[in-house]
Amino acid sequence: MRNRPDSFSTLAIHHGYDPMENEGALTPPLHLTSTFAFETAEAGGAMFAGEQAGHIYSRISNPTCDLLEQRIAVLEGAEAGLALASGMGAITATMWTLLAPGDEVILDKTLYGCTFSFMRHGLAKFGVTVTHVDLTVPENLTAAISAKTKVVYFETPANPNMRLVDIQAVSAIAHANGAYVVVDNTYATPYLTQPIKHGADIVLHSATKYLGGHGDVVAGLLAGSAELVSEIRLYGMKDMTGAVMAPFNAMLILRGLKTLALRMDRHCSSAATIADYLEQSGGVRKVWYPGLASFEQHDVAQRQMSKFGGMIAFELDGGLEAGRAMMNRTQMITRAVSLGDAETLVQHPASMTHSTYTPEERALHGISDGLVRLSIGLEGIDDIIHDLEQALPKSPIRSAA
Ligand code: 3LM
Repeated sequence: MRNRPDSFSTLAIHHGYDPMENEGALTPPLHLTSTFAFETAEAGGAMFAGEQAGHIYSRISNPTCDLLEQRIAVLEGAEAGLALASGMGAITATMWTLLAPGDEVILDKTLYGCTFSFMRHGLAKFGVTVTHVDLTVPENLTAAISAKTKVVYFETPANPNMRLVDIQAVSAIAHANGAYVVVDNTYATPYLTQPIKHGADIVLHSATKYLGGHGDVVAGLLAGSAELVSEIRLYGMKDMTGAVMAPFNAMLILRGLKTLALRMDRHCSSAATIADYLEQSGGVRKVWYPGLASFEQHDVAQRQMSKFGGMIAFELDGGLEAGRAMMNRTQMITRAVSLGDAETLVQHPASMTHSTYTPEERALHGISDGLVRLSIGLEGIDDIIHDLEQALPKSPIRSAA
């Protein structure tokens, strides 16, 4: 028994697991089972009735997923956690649970492409009013919110243009009007921002990204109050989507979490150096990185993020064509969607991750055609910069050659 509070890294490695209760195994067991035996018929019935604790079936709960759920809850500072099949599984299970026909959801302007599509083309089809509000100015929410508003939903930083939302200010307005606040914390991870501590009700993740960290698994996680998480488990996950995490994937995310702090430190320091480098490079029109003094919401970043993350957005002078040409010149940096991996990845949101928006919608929602997105990996910083230098137009190496 330790007599002082554990740090983030220690919790990510040890929380909820005692080797001595598992035959001394350092690594938690993988419970590859779909169903669980009942001691008696009465015990099984009592579990179904919610009168007795225990595992019934792995679409409801599983011991390996359960350990991961305890870990994400403690890292996010929440009462309870839930493991789901994907980030989209976490988002859809949450929204199907919280919303009913006639309700309104207020969304920030910029969202990941499939989230945007689910809200606009999924929820809207079932009688939910979907309203976009520029939440970078919290007062806009005061003007827009009404008795119909059940959920306020946003990403911070937002994918792909890095917009930030002041979680505390927006949560205060939402709660004063009886609405839930749901935050997609995929970009920041709990190592940089803990939305629950700023007032959010549910925090969710594409665990495919930094939490897994190795590009080998698609997974989702969420955390919140025990009551809300139980509702999402028993309704949104169990009945509405069936979007349950496989125990093997839970094991991969548990492994990823052990090095989350270490990896994030490196992602953040490399991204900060590269953002500076890009800002000083000829031919670069604009760089969006929350750690830059030139970033419009740098003050919000300083209040809400302990470091500024591993994601950068930038635009070249030549817009889309220059961006595409630059992407085609990279040698080590990999052209791929997804983010938060060990490999540095580059992609073009307008034609890839955010092609679910129409061109008009992209213009309205602040996603320019020329935007290029970089997910800074864990390779040697000199190698990443060297590759950028040879790929960028009018860079020092290219003009010297
Ligand atoms: C991407 N993003 O490359 P999954 N929330 C955020 C996300 O970035 C994502 C999800 C939820 C990307 C995936 S694009 C075809 C590839 C902020 C995913 C959804 O269901 O685990 O993919 O998470 O930006």
